[in-house]
Amino acid sequence: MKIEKVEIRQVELPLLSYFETSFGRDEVRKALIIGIHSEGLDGYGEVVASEFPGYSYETLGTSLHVIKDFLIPIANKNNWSTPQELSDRFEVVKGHPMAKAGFEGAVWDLYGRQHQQPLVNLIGGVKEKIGTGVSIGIQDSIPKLVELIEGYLEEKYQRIKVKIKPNWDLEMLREVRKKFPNILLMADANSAYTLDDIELFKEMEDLGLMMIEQPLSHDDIIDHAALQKELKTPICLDESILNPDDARKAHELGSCKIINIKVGRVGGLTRSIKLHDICADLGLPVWCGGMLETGIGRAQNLALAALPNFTIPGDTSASKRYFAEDIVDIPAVINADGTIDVPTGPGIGVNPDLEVMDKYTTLKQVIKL
Ligand code: OSB
Ligand code: MG
Repeated sequence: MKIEKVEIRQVELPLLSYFETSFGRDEVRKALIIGIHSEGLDGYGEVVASEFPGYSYETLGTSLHVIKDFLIPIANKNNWSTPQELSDRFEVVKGHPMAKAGFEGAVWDLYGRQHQQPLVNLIGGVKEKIGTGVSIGIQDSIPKLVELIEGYLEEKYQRIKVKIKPNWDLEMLREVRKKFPNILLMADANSAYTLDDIELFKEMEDLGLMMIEQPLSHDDIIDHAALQKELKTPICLDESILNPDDARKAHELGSCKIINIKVGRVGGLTRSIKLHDICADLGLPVWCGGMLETGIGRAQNLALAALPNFTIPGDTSASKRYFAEDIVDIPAVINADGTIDVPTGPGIGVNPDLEVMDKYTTLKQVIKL
């Protein structure tokens, strides 16, 4: 595929309410939107890295550097014709999965438009709607959290995930469970604990949590295996799973029973599909994680979540759970049954609203090839 032009923008979308995890608080979603142009068509992808390397080492700055100085030159060699082939070419660059995923996402979108096919069909998706949940950040008080959960349940979100960190964990979870005895409930620690906290996790066992996500270090699968041995509650890995092979290793060690797949974390859709397939073979259920995406990354996530082994409601919530205004023409909305429709138009099925996107753009670079 001959890419004629790449346009990289930084967009900054204010979040309707701050999003706090064990590694920090975000008030604004800053992301890179990658636009590529070839033979009269455009394709768009999103880089989900943050300004601060709290979730992983990548940042907006490293992503811009890696895309401009390494990925674009590789893509410009023009010795590939499908997104999968480009994904293979990118393997020569170690790491930097979010940068790769953002660029590959734009290529998938363009490829779908060239072939007049929705992304969901190109990647083997089988669902028209995906069941979804919501991820709720750390709050100032338990009553505030309970109020938020009530609101999301009214909107029919099928599963509630709450972020935990030391001193915002057991007591909070007990209160939430008491208030909502029957909901699908899970907790995400974003690596805030160590094996010294094993007793704390044992105390959570009778809360009926669907899973505990990434309790221990971001780069660990050994200690997680030790913890999983002591717990009946399934551990779900997020940060620790960076490529398809990691799933095999984690499964072999017994480090988790469920995996969260994020396109950005694993380095693109091609690798996400491989990870999905390996997990299906191993009998590990998966769900689609989120990184507070704009409508561009969100549309791609919806297509991915349509694959058959995505059996658990994920974190791909409606646009208005995050933003007053999205940058695309068809923002994701939640249906009355807690599902979101998978886009059916060519490519990712949504288009940036250029006027709105311009309004939120703080940096723009155009690279002609
Ligand atoms: O750990 O899943 C996570 C957001 C930013 C960074 C990491 C995570 C999250 C979320 C939000 O949980 C998921 C979403 O609503 O997009
Ligand atoms: Mg997580």
